[in-house]
Parts: sequence; C-alpha cells; structure tokens
Amino acid sequence: MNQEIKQAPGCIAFIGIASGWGAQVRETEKGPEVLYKSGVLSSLHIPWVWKETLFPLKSSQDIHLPSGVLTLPYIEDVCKRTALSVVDSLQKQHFPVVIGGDHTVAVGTWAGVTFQLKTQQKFGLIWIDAHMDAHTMETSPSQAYHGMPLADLLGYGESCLVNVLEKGPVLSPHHVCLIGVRSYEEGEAALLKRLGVRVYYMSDVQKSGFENIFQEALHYVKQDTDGFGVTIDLDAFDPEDAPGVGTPESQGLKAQEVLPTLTRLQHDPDFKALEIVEYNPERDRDDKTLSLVRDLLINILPNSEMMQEIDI
Ligand SMILES: [Mn+2]
Repeated sequence: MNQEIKQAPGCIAFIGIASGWGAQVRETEKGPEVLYKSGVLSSLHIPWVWKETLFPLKSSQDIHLPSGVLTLPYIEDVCKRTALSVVDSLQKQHFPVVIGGDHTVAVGTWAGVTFQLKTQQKFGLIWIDAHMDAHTMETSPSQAYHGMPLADLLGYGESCLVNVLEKGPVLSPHHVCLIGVRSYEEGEAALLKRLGVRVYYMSDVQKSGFENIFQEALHYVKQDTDGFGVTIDLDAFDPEDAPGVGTPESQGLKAQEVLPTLTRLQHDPDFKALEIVEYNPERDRDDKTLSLVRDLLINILPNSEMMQEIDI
C-alpha cells in the first residue's frame, strides 16, 4: 500500500502518547513505542499511518517526581499537544486512534475531538475501565492525575485540564457511561452519582453479559449527541487477558466476550475516535496484552472491505 493511499481520507492515524506522568507507576510511557515497533500493526488490513509519538518534556528516566502537582506542567503540556494532534488528524479526515501512556491523556484526546467537531457537551463517550477516574485533588488518596481525567472532562479539576483548547466542560454527564468498574473510592463515586453519570459495574456485566451492556451503552451515547468515541483502559480486562497494565484489578472483562461485541463499532458513522491506554510492556507476560491491543484494533476498526473501497 503506497503512502498516497495510506494518507487518504478515512485512513487511521495512530498517535502515541509516551507519558506516564499521571500514574504512580510510570512504565506506561513505554507503551506506544513498544506497540509501534512490535510490528503487530502490520496485521491490520486497513490503511493506517503512525502519525507521531508525543513525548513529554521530560521522561521519568530524566527526573524523579512524586505524584501530584509537580507532575502537572508535564501533563498539561502533553495533553495540549495531544489535543492539537487529534485536531490535525480530524482536519485531514483521518480517524484518530490515541495510544497511551496513562489515562490522563483522555483530557487531551476528547478536548481535541469535541473542539474540531464542534460538539462540546454534545459528544458521547463510552469509558471502559476498572476504575472511575473521576477523582479531584480533594478526593484522591494517591494524587495521581490518571485517577482524575473523567472529572476533568466533566468540568471538575485543574483549570488547565478542564479548559485545554476552549473553555470547558468538554463532556456532559448525560452523554457518558462507564463499563467494567470494580475498584473506586467514595469521593469519585459521589461526584458521578451527583452528576447522574451512568455506571455499568462489573457486577452488571456479570449479570447481563457484556453484549447486552455494550448495546445499551451504545444506544445511550448516541442519543441526542453528534458523534461518540470509545476510550479503553486496558485494566478493564481481567489480568489473565491483560497482565501488562498500570493498575491491574482482578475479576475483569473477558477478551473472548468483549472482542466479538466491539465489531459493531466497525462501520458506525457516528463513531469518531478511539483511545487505548495504560499498556505497560514491562509487566506484560507472553505478549498477552500486546496481542489484546492488536485484537482490539482488528475488531474495532473498519475491516478489509473498507480497504477495498478506498483502494478502488
Ligand atoms: Mn483509567
């Protein structure tokens, strides 16, 4: 496939975000480059380009910083550049796929998407995660920013993370839902409850099955919105399927059940961007997590029929 076809409208633009500054364990900063260099993306039968890998001004190899406010300038900077890169991809009519790094990058990804599509607070988001990521500095025990991006996107948090490209909030609580939650603290749960954010806990998935829950979630985020996106924190999966993550939690989603269901995203014209975060290659075993990322991409992104359309 030549470069011209690769760059055609509709092609996938991967953007790697090599930052782990939002987490206590920072090895997720290695995720994007390991994925890119592994060659697993060559098994995608669609036009794609690795647009760029964004590195923070300093990596955790350069300086040691405790979690919290000292890491904020690095996070602010990398989120802003992520947002601008996503904007640029959408301007070229590419489909952005953001690869983390820790989950703080969501602040930049979805600010960029809603800015370019002019869909602030009219955009749906499915947030697949073991955690709620809805802390503020006041409620977070760890002070790690990757426990806060959903709150930031809803307008609660540091001003520089709430208002990345335009005055926030980026998302409305009525167009967001979480799936797979099983580890959270009281403060963040109270915020989401107060705002009326829909949460599908892991117990709901076990009771109704992922397929039914996802179907319902999809319907919810498409209602009264102008497009929707999906953010996948790999820790939503059971550590058996995804050992290589920043913050593993037992009793998670089963890849076998999730993957076939996600194919319904493939040709949905309202689906505007994808984010996959928290891949920690240092903790992976037998490349299980790397393979899961590949399988997620194969199942979610348009299949080879789409490539043939573009080739013609
Ligand atoms: Mn997360």
